[in-house]
Amino acid sequence: MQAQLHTAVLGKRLIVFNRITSTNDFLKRLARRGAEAGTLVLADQQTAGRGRLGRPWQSSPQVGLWFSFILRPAVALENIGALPLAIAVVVAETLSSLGGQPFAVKWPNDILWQQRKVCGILCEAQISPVLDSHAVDYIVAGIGVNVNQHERDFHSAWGGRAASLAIATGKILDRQKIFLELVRQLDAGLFENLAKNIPLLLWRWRALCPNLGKRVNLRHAQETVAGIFEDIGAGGELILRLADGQCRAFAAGEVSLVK
Ligand code: BT5
Repeated sequence: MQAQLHTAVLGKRLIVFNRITSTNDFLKRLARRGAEAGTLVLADQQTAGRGRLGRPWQSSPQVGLWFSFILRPAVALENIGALPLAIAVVVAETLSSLGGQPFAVKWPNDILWQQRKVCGILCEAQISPVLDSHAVDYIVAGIGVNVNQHERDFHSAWGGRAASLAIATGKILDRQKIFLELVRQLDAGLFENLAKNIPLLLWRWRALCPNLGKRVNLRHAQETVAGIFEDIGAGGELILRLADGQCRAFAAGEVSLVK
């Protein structure tokens, strides 16, 4: 696989597992010990795949792409929140061009096909240990793509809210081919001049987000706030226009469309 990548940075070191707990957890250990940016880990199965806030991520064998990589970007701390959105743009655009189907993004970290989740992204950042530093030491970015699951393969509790590329395209797909193309596009989009590219990636994100300008509920901590999804900020935060006309920015939360 490595010989077919032809990338500048991403995958120069590629580690592949049949089974692992979580590619993010494994790679965080390597990153702590100084592993280089671009180190990439792929697993056929994860036994403890995670989403945000420790939520489980279903990572069955032979049907998906479960992978993580290290970034050590020169990006200001306040803009780090834009990273999951930047990754989502690259992944959604690549899947759309490979699958011939439009894939949309959902704030902050999902890729959807017909409002069903096909891919989730988990970015975990470590701030530099140097005192008073406002720099990022490393980010481990994990990407889970459902490729060849059938409807029956998804947890019933998600009631039609998850889908795979096979469901979207009606075809069983070559996972390796999709992986290689995703890695090439992520390499080209994220490893050179990331700080400079982020504004452009955020513009592309806006074009892929059908919820922009719509009435939404944002659930964050213990509160639910209603408003218009006005925009995203330079750090990827969601900007909500409230009923009184004021805007409020959120760095985390769950968005649902008000029907
Ligand atoms: C995410 O979290 O969507 C981030 C998922 C990141 C997974 C990758 S795989 C490689 C790397 N290693 C890891 O351990 N993780 C990363 P969140 O937005 O919190 O969504 C989690 C929710 O999505 C769960 O609570 C379920 O409702 C749902 N879910 C779980 N597995 C799913 C799947 N395979 N497809 C669609 N939805 C799923």
